[in-house]
Amino acid sequence: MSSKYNSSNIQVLEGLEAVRKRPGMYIGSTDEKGLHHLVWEILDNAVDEALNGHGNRIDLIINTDNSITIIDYARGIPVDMHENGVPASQVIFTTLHAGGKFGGDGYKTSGGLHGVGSSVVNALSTKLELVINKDGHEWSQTFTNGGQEVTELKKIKKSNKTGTKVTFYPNENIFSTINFNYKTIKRRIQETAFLIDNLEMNITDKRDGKYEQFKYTNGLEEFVNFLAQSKKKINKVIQLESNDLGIDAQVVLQYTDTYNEEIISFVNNVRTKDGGSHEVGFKSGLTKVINEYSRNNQLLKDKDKNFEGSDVREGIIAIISIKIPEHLLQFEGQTKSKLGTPEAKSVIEKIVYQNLLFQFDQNKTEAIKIIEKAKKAKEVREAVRKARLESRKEKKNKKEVMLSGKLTPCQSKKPAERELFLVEGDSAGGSAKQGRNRKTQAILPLRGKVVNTEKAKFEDILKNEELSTIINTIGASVGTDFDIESIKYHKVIIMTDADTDGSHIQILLLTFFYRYMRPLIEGGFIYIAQPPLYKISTVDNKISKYAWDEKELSKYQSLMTKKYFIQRYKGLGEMNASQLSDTTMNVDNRQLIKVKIDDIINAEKQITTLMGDDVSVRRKWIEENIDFDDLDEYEIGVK
Ligand code: TSJ
Repeated sequence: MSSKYNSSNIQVLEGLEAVRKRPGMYIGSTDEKGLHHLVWEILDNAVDEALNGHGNRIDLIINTDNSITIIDYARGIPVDMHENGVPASQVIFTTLHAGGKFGGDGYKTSGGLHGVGSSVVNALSTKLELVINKDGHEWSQTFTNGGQEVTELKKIKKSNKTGTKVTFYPNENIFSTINFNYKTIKRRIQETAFLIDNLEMNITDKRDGKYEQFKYTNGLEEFVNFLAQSKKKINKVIQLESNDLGIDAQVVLQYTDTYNEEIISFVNNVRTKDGGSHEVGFKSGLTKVINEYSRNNQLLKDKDKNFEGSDVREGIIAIISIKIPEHLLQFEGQTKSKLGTPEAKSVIEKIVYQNLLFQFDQNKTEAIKIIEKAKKAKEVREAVRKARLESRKEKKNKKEVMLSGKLTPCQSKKPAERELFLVEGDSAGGSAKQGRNRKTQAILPLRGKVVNTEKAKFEDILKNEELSTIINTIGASVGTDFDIESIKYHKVIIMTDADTDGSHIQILLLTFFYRYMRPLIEGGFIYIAQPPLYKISTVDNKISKYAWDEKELSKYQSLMTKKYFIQRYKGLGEMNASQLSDTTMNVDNRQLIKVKIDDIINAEKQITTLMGDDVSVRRKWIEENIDFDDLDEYEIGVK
């Protein structure tokens, strides 16, 4: 191993050392998210090959020892000698930013974070095994301790296959967890299969023997069908395609009978979750087409105003997937997940405008169905605006804005310290009112029925007493008008019984917030209170303790020296004001669950499934996902 101590090698180790010193700089974090980043870094290299037309199958295996194996059947990483007599493959795994040199100007995933990350993965792994089939041989090299080569790249045997196989073992001392999440990886694998037609993606979890295969011949259409599952569809799926200015663009559209818009965009197969120029082009093209077609066909009368963007996007599911060659790629924003490339706007605007207008002209019935939907959206929007103007006029005459009579307000005027408890039932509401901290905690008991916002029309939602009270109390309007800057409470806490009804109310409220006040969830302002499940007391009542789960309960049981009894709380109503305050409301003792959205696509699907007609699906979900025994954070879509 004479090459081990030459100068380029020392530089290499210093480079990888920098990654180990500040992993966050390279992979964002060292938690579960950062751990999965390692998978994306390796996977994206194999996906890039497929994207450029090499290989039609990728396998991912989660091994029992928490290592990950990724295999492709493409060209194989180049093994020819590079500078200083080091093979190209070794340079790739030991040098930071060595990605670009080998690829030419094909399509590259993302704005630079991916594709060059194999050395970062190596640096953060205790072991990495590389097997390459190429140039008539199988080659292999292994690294340990974050990038030190155990062996040089060696010819193992003759082989006429081609492809690359990488196995890496994440470093337990660097990551807070090395337990890979099947669902998270599967979602990404399936998404990739949706985006690259005819690419076979296999995922195997050796820990429990699970295996799934994803392969689609018309992936984007199947992606839209997947997202629209269990929603009522308004039109037949529309597909638009073009190749212009060197940019390959595909747009797939489906309107559903819901009130939200879901526009999901990808650039070179990487999600651009903050949108960017392609989404801007899509939106302006769509508004233009629908207005123009409606005018030309008298679907809008002369006296009618034009459709606004939100009207033509209500209920839409759209996937925009574009391929941009590397020299045109520009990303913006902190996370580089917003496309800057100005050409993307004109390309997408043009295909939507030209091709959609053409399709509308070809199929008037389909066009009319979509435009009728936009018309309803426009009517509701105009009605809400009118109603708001009138209520503003009324309010001018009164000093205090009339709030719901049911609200017990708090004294503080600072939203940052104010908490709004949404409490199931009047009796628990009464206890909460007595037991609260008057300064910061406001109580709003929910008596009536919360409507299922997945089913109801927007007007009916505004008419629903419970929801309109919540909207007024939070004080930041609703829907497209919702203004997160105006919220009057920085914690909105849902407090229900720990039973099926309570869970159902939670889901109804969360669905409402998700659909109509989503920034409230995204900003982390929504919480779920956790009342204790047990109280354990000595018979003389001198000592009593609350327990939130069985584990805690048995801990207290083992500590008891005198005779004791256990009370199991079935609902908030069984606690008096001081008990409720002590256990569930008091900042010092309570356990709150912050509601997060980890993945919009998945949340979207779950919400639809949950709020659809099938009661048994809902019951099953509640049983499986709302687990009062072990919960740190409750995520819509992901547990
Ligand atoms: F990330 C990684 F390096 F570890 C990795 C790379 C992991 C896996 C599973 C696959 C790959 C990978 C890389 N698969 N295929 C390739 N292809 C190339 O690196 C390659 C091959 C040939 C040529 C050429 O111009 O002839 C160019 C490239 C980029």
